[in-house]
Amino acid sequence: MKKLLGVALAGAFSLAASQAHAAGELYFYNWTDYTAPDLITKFEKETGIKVTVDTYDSNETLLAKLKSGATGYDLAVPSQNFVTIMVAENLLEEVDVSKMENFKHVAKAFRFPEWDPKQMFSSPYQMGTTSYALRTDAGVGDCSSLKEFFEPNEKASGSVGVFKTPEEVANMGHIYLGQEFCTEKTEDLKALQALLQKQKEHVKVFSSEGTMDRLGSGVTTISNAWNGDAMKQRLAGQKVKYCFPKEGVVGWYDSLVIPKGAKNVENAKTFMNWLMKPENMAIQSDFAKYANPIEGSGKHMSKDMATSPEVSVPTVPVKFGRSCGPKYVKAIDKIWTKLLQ
Ligand code: N2P
Repeated sequence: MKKLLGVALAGAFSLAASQAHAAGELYFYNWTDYTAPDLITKFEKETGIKVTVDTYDSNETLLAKLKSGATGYDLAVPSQNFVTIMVAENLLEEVDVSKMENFKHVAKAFRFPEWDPKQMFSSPYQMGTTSYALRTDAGVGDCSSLKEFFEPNEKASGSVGVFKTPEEVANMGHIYLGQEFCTEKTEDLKALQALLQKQKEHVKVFSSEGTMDRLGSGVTTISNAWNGDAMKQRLAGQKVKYCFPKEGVVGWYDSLVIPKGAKNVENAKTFMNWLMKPENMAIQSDFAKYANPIEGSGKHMSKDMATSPEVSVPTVPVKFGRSCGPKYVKAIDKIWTKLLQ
């Protein structure tokens, strides 16, 4: 009997082991500093699926990767305007997110968004704003106007950090200049180019990674920033302030999508569904310091999220990036290539 039990147990054990193996893998391609390590550990433990995370620095880099063909990735995280482009270019698998069990936790206002009206391709990740942050001890401004970033004072000269790719910077420029997003007017584009070229005289670095570490350590005094990254620096005790200038900030809503041709579509869907559970999404928001549209996730988060000045937008306009026409995209590419020369 004892022996029999032993054999049965051994059998059960090897079955469990092979199930864990069969659960397989998930290749997750995400922005730098945007995947909570605890989230991945918990997911692996609960599902047996092994996750590998690779990172990128911008929507532009992600789009270029997906366009280059088979990427080997099962999940990626574009912002709303890039979901539009990826759907139009047939770069995504259809997943029918509204049929998933945990879709019920998505706040009504965020269901079936304009960029994915049937919720066929994308499930929620995080949302936030793009602006600039500054060192409060550097005399470079008080966060009142985008002028501080685009036309910095002499104290900021030589220590400005700007993102490496144009989309969000151009949109901030449009806001500062009072222009429409996606403008194709020659005079608008000329004015934007002049503004960026002038700003360049004060720029220390064009980079979208490590921006807040450089600000925290004083390599830069004023820098492009996402609100969550800036909040992390403040909580770490640095004299860093995220700015909501009077002209406004750029808004974004990032989603999980499955690149066309992904090898582990079922595992990617499992992750999408799993992340819509309030207690799981809370882990991600707590780590990255961004808001999310999952109802009930707030009560699982640390207090600093509820009271954070970086997350609650004061009364300044928030303008969400849109996908623009080819004429605009070409013009911005040209402006940016020249800028980085
Ligand atoms: C965090 C990445 C923020 C994503 N480093 C902005 N869409």
